[in-house]
Amino acid sequence: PRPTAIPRAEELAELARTTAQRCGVDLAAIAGDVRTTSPINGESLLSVGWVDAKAVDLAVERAQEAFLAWRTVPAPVRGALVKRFGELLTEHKSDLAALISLEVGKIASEALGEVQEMIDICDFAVGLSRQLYGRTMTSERPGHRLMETWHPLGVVGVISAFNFPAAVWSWNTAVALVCGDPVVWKPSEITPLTSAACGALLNRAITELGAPTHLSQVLIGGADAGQALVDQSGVALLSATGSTRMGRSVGPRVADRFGRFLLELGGNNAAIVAPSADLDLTTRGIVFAAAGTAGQRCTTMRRVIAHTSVIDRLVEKVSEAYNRLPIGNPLGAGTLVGPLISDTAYKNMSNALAAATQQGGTVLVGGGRRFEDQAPNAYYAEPAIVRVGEQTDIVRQETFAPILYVMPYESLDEAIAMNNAVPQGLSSSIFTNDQREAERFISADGSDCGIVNVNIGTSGAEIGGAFGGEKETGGGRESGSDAWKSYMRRATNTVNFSGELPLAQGVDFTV
Ligand code: UN1
Repeated sequence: PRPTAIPRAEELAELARTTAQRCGVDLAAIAGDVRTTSPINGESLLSVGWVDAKAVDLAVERAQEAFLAWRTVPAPVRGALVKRFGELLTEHKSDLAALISLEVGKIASEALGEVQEMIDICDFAVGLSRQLYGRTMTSERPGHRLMETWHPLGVVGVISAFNFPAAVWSWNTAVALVCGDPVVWKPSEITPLTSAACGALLNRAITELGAPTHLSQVLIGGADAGQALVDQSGVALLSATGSTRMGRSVGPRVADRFGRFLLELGGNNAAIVAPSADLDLTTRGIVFAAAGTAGQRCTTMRRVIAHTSVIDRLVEKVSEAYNRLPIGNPLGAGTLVGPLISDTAYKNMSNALAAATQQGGTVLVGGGRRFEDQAPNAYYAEPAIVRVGEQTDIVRQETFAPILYVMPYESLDEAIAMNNAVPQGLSSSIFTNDQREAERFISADGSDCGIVNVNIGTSGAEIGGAFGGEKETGGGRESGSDAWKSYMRRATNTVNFSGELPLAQGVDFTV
């Protein structure tokens, strides 16, 4: 299918207004003088107002009041709020997806997928609300019981990036709410409407269930608002998604006030393609992970490390698929690759391709720009494949654009070492039909990443697992598994029901 023409500004603005209103956004209340732009045509969408740092302090204060009430509400009752929120998300799935496409340029299917991911985490959190388990340990003393209890932590501050403008907030929020914590959210400045719509839907659930009013607050603002949230001593946990540069500044500042932080930063995710790999399946896995979302996921596949016996055939198959990729209007049926978020993103991509060439690489496919005549302010890039001999400086960097570096290996040890020889540690994959190779890759001396996959690409994780990575990715874990523990505080309790007072470690202290 041929991607449809790039829509006109009025058409997109009208879609933004109607979908936001259907989600319950009061457009007059968020109006202001900061213009937002749609990457679909590079034209302005609507104008919104930004809060200042003072508003952040007030929001945290109100959230703390909400916390005092919310922390004593039984967790399964807190779960009922998240259940209702999940129902509202289901009802407004296509509205919210449209806003995500409008502000981020995601194709319809991926935007719907992002909302589905929100619904999934709500389901998960509702179940979790009856499973905030503490352990009981055997005490070394007679007539004693040793156990741990998990309590609500306090206000959670969320700073999110443009590329998953709704789902990442929802992972934090659904879990935080059942854990007994209010959330103050500073979304990306690029996605105010999506965040306002998320906030409106959650507020509706809060009102319907009679939960504290300030459990959820959305602060549309700039970098100063984000910094105020980072430095606010009332924020018990700061969960931030973004660049490694951002994390390097946020982490120490929160640590300085002994706050907790959870960082999801850059990735430089690779796939190893072994001699036994099913090349058809591998090609499909690579194309979605590398070109999907126009290369703008933190889990996007950026490197392929292919065995010398398959690299040429693989490159041919992936290149052939790249040449058929429908690039264009993300709202159009059949489009698989939408626009980059901004001119800067396109410049970064072009600069990286130039650097790769200078460092000995060859651009095999892509790198060009489309629809420049129709939409001079929109940046539709052709996903690129670059053949490199080794991991030069540019290959070790994360460029947030669809560039896939392909390089050869001889032995699995060498391939694993290459996988790990980057500063980031988010996601990784191996494509192989050899079980020993697969097991080795997921073992202690295999991939050093937080996500390690077999016969599937690096992106598109389900919410049931813990999400996050090591090294410069920041070390945080969000979403499923036991990631909830970051949102609660643990108390260890020793209960003596013996009538005696034996001391631990056999200490004698008789007066
Ligand atoms: C992100 O890019 O910040 O695994 C999050 C994935 C999605 C989440 C990506 N479930 O690709």
